Amino acid sequence: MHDAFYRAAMPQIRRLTATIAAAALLAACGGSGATTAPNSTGPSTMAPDGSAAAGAAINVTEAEFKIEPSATSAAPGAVTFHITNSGTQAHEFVVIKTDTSSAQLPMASDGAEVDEDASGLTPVGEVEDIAAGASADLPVNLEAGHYVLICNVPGHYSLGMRTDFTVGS
Ligand SMILES: [Cu+2]
Repeated sequence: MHDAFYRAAMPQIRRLTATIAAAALLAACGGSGATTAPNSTGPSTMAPDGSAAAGAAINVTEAEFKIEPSATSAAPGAVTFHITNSGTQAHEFVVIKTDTSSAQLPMASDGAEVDEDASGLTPVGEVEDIAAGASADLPVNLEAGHYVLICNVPGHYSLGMRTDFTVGS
């Protein structure tokens, strides 16, 4: 008995539905500016010169007392460090952009840690407290330049947990 009503109302309902759908679409697509980062956790790929390709994963092994990346250079852009602690102590992994050699970083006043806030050092990213046997991913976006990769658990830098890393242009 309401067929006549629905027939009469249907165009308005359709329009309303279309308006709601359009609004929902706009809300979903617009405004936030957020973008989804590309999945950069794929297998490590190597360029012919031995540097990691852009967007590559670089495997890093930490142990007492060393840091060994699978590549010592990369192309600018997204890089994911996949860190595995194969040692028997907790370690951390710190990426710092600096022109200073990894062996000559400024120390904090306690003499046991690198002063990550010193002028000339720009911290890029870090993972703290990676337990023995554990692994962690650190996605970063690297511009061209010289970097150092260190463990800044007190004493570990001086014991050798440091290496240089270059991002080419
Ligand atoms: Cu360490």
